[in-house]
Amino acid sequence: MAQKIVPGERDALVVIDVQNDFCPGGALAVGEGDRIVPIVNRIAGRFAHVILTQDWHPPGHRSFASAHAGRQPFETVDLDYGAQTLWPDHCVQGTDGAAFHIGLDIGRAELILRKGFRAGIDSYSAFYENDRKTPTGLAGYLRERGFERLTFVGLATDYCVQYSALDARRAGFAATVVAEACRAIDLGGSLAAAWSAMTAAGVERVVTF
Ligand code: VGL
Ligand code: ZN
Repeated sequence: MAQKIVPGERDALVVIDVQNDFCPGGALAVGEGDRIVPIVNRIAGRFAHVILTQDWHPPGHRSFASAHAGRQPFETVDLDYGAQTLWPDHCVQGTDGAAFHIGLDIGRAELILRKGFRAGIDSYSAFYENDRKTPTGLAGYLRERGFERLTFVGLATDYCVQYSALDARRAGFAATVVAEACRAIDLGGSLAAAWSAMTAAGVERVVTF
């Protein structure tokens, strides 16, 4: 049974990558990505502490298909740290595509964590980059601030939300994902696989909040 969360001082809402490039019309558009914006704003109003993440790649990033001769977006390549899905160029530092959706209330956010800024390593997770060992520093930040329970919303369910929620569990936080406040890319069954992996790791799924 999903337990009702009443956010307190040990709770933080983590809003993952609600950026133009993941919304309709963007370079890596997630279906209905923009539909979550009012839902995220409403949920954020109930939390005393809100943090945002921002996918933030330099031009020519290794996760871009355009950086690999003869490769197309959504193919997989082997990089030195393992398999990496290739993406269209997206969330390039300082571009409009990397900006937060105009409707997202960001005024109360206490931290904006940027990730994916190392040219050779992608970072789906807000905690560890895709080599699975380079930390972003977020776990230490959240621990120092005394947070114990993290609630995740944002884009995309099966990539950055999933990886962040799984790493939150590994780092010892309680983790909840709010389904109606996320949307997925869903490549080859990745959405169903994401929910299975999250459930197995003790991430709580709630539909609404
Ligand atoms: C994401 C693919 C590439 C995400 C970011 O935010 O889920 N997915 N970069
Ligand atoms: Zn990215």
